Amino acid sequence: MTGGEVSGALLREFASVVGDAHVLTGDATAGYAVDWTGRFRGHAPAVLRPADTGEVAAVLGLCREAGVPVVPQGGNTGLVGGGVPNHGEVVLSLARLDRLGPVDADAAQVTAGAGVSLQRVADADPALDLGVLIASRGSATAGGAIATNAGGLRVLRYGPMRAQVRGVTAVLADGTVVSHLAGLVKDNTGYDYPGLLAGSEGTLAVVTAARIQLVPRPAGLVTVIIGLGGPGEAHELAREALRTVRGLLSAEYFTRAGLDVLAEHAGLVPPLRDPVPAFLLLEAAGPGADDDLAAVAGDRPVAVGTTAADRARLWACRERHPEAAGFLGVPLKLDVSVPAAHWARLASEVGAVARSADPGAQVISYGHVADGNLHVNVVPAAEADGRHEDAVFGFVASLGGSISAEHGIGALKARWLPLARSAQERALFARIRAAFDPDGILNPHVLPR
Ligand code: 2HG
Ligand code: ZN
Repeated sequence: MTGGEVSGALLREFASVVGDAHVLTGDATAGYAVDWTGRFRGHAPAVLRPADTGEVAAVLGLCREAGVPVVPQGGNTGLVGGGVPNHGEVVLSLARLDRLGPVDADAAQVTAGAGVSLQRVADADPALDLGVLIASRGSATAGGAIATNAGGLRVLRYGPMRAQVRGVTAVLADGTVVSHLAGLVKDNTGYDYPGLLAGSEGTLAVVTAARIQLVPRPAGLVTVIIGLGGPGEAHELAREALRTVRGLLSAEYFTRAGLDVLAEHAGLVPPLRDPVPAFLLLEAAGPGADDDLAAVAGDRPVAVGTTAADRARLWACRERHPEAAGFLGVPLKLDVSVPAAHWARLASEVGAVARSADPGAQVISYGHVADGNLHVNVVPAAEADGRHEDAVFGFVASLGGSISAEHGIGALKARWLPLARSAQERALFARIRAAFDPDGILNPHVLPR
């Protein structure tokens, strides 16, 4: 299904549902049509901003009747072009579904509208926290984080977004509303469609609200950055930390290359004086965290933060890495994972692999070492015609890895899905999709149909 223009009559019907002020056209759509990196720039004949589940259902019903394709959009912080109208789709912005319910103290759960930011969910109760922590938490939304199954900085402890979801309200492509929000921890009454919607990238249904499990807020946080010789040492130390640091929350890798860019362009102060090539950030909570982390660091150079200000300063060195490549050009965000035993090889060799396809390419790698996940940010010198993905994803596939650890397939990786999923699996994806959205109006250019 292709997008393009929508008739004046349809625009008026949209307006009768959401109100004139919430049907955007022309210049007003610009910010919704481009992704955060600037690599994916589309065109939306209209942006619709419904206020609640009923309005989402009504506009989806209209789109389906008219055969108009739709891209659902949350905070527009995605990195694979899955939430922008690359093919002239109508954008369905969930930003106005921003109602956050009261925290259910008995269950440590909260029901959030799709447009509530992850930061607001995390702040819902001072004694509780959201298990998913990502740098874009101020703009990224609950609905978008579910649709992409966001991962982030605490997956080793709490799992990705799917693991936090206890139920959803969602609208199918024909306007049918399905809802399961009781928040039961045990509930084996058939298919776990909330789990299926997590990571479905807006292709199966539009999540409008979610019941989210919160976690006890970690206390006594200690953050360290350890200077290292390279990825092999990062892998070894992260493995040791997973075994010996009882309150471990994060194990994050980055390199001097990324830090130097951030020091030059963002004024970041390097955490260590020693000219080490690689860094491991570890964070742990609770009694004994400082001693456990010191034992892992051994006699290596280390910076320690225990106050909020010091920890924030150390975290900035890692959390600002997604911006680093953007200072050098328009980056390709290649988010990959491999089996744990191959992570050090991936991190050591991926720069050379990318440069074998484009000798002038600049590569900044960092990521969640304990999850086998590496973010390979490539700023191409040659044309970005797929050669970088061919090289990097081919290497990752040869190591038995995945071409998307946590960002999804989106537009960026659609061509390479066969490297990660068999023909039988892709056919199953298409059948699941047809069951949810037989007319194929939801994000039609993302994932197989
Ligand atoms: C992170 O871990 C995010 O910082 C973004 O997943 C990674 O920008 C990226 O490539
Ligand atoms: Zn990440």
